Amino acid sequence: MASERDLMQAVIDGDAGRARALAEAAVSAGDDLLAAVERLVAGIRRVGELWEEGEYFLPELVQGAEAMKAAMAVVNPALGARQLSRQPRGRVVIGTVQGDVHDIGKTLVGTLLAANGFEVHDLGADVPIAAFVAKARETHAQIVGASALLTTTMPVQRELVAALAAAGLAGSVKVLVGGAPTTAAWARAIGAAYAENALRAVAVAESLLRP
Ligand code: B1M
Repeated sequence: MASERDLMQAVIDGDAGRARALAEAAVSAGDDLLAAVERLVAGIRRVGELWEEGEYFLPELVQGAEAMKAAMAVVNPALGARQLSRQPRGRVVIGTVQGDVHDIGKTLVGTLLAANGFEVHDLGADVPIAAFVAKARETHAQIVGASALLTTTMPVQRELVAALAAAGLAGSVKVLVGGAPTTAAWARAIGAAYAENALRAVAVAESLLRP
């Protein structure tokens, strides 16, 4: 498990090459990939703290994110490949809301949903509300997942709930929200479901499909 500790340090150091190599080693060794993801998350959280403390500046924040993404680009497909079911359990449209480029957590949520048998349509980051609505309509999705990492973009989640209702989809589509600044109380207030992390998102998505 030394490689897991190193994964965290590679993100803190912003070393994308080392992060990718360690992730490849973890995948080939058949390591617990969720444990590897936890170390990566610990690394990027530490980068955020160092930035808040004024130890790191924007370039180090960006390098940390690039190292995290390099490792996740290796881990995500491997996690997704461990499909538990071939028959889609439900259809999910997911994205990070407009004005927000943070996509690491959203991608992890999408990956774990796919790994657990959901058909996932990932629209990426900085996604306009109209694109969520159009994709939900096109795919007959039961769930629309919206991530927001900034306090300034959280209100877009509320606008998305309203836009889906205005499009006549409120009866058929449930909205799932998440992202570091969001809370269960916020989700309740805007008429959405909430998950604090990617594993929980799978359980919540499953519960949303139950009649
Ligand atoms: Co920025 N950033 N960032 N950032 N960044 C935060 C979010 C911040 C908290 C840092 C800080 O101040 N400590 C702060 C927000 C403050 C606030 O609004 N309250 C911040 C800021 C201010 C900014 C900029 C404005 C900085 C600037 O330019 N001056 C800028 C904004 C750009 C924009 O979006 N318009 C910016 C930019 C960036 C980078 C581009 C450098 C990079 C993002 C790279 C990328 O994603 N492609 C970045 C990063 C890496 C971070 C931190 C350090 C880490 C985010 C992350 O990836 N975490 C972050 C600090 C932090 O969160 N501690 C920070 C790991 C990830 C796995 O966790 O995304 O929380 P998270 O996802 C979790 C859960 O939240 C949940 O499950 C995931 C997995 O367990 N979840 C969901 C997430 N989405 C979900 C959806 C669901 C359900 C659960 O259902 C659909």
